[in-house]
Amino acid sequence: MATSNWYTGKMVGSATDTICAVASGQGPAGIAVVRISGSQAFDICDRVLRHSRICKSYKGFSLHRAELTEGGEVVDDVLVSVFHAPRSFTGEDTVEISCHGGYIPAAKTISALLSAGCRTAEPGEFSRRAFFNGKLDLSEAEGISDLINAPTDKAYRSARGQSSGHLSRHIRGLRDRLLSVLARIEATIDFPEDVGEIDISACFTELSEVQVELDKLHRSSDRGILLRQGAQVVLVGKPNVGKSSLMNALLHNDRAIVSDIPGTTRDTIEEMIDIGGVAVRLWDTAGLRSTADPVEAIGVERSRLAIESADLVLFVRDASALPIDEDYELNDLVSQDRILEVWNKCDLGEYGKLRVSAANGTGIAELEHAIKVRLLGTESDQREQSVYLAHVYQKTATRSAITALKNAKETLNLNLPIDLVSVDLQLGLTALGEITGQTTPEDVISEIFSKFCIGK
Ligand SMILES: Nc1nc2c(ncn2[C@@H]2O[C@H](COP(=O)(O)OP(=O)(O)OP(=O)(O)O)[C@@H](O)[C@H]2O)c(=O)[nH]1
Ligand SMILES: [Mg+2]
Repeated sequence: MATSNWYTGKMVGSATDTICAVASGQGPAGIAVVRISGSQAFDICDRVLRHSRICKSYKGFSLHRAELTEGGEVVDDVLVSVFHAPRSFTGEDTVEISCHGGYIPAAKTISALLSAGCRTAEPGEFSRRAFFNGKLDLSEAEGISDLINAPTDKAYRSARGQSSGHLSRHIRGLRDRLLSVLARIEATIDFPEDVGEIDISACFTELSEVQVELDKLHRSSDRGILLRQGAQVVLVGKPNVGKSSLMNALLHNDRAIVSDIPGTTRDTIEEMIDIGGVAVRLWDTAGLRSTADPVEAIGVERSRLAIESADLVLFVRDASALPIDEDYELNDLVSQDRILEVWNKCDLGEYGKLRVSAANGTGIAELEHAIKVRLLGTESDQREQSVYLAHVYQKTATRSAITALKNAKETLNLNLPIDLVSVDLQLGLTALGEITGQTTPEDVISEIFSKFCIGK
């Protein structure tokens, strides 16, 4: 059924097809859930299921036993959940078949459904249908996707807020406030005799208040993006200062080789670790020094590359050695705000501020806390905002809305024609609508949903 899709204009399956996909994970498990959505969902399921009644006659949100058949042969005992449009995730008639888990039962269920008239769902197609049927907005859909992919509990809780509409409601509230100012301005333009003089200062105050909220959101975005995506933290320093030992101490695991021979680590090693709720990809690197050894030189080059892409560089120094100016090329590779200086071997000497001992564990908890603060800000920074932006396009849209509001306020201040303010406000409204999806072009929407997983 390769026709032009009304969502995208691309030659893919039609939006009116009935679609199916495994909605649970792949691999051995107790059960797998296959989701079927579309106007033919009930009829198609009746063709592959042996059960006492037909799907359409079941009440919404009810569960029924059935036998699944393929080519007339019973291949599994299943449970069937029925949802009538519009009271389903997609807003369409939907059936969820719980078959036995594992690859074969789910594949047989899909194969039977395809023979009976279903099409395989594209990635994110269930969510895309839910969006176009008004069941959820873009930020809620993104929240569900983020929740499924959340790398840590903290990221999960943040995504959960977004999936249940916190961000949507916040943005819609701000849009409504802008709309009310716009309505006042338009009324002044269209019906000057009826509405009289506009209260400029009231409009100005309203716009300022909305801008304060948007500034807060914008400030939250780096934190939100980091929580969702995780951060790259790289251990860097001279040979033998204890980078690998520190890696092991942070991982609570003897992952990296440690020795008293300078130049032990030659290749970069990476491991995932949860530090204060952030999924950190922690890198151990070869010590930075000029070397004649060609293998070590490759390692040093890899260290440089890791530093360049790092969110945070842990610059490891030796607390037992007289501090010398060691920041050589580090400052050329990374800005100061991405460097955290750590003084290791504090059991042997007293130099440095953030002092740790990878050997006996002193200061490791404090180091974890310092990493967390550098990545996410302080507790009070985090408390400032309960609603997060977690995507770059949301941050960009918020920035545009802030610029539009600033321009609108300036126009009001300068007493320029009021219809200029109306243009700025429209731009602000469009920008905010890109977060909820109200003003997002269809091709962008499709692009966003295509990154979701199959069955979602
Ligand atoms: N006393 C003491 N010794 C330490 C500490 N941390 C590391 N060491 C010792 O310092 C030596 C070097 O440690 P590594 O972790 O291999 O150092 P590195 O920075 O990874 O060295 P390269 O891989 O060669 O660049 C080893 O003998 C460690 O046992 C510490 O906190 N206290
Ligand atoms: Mg090492």
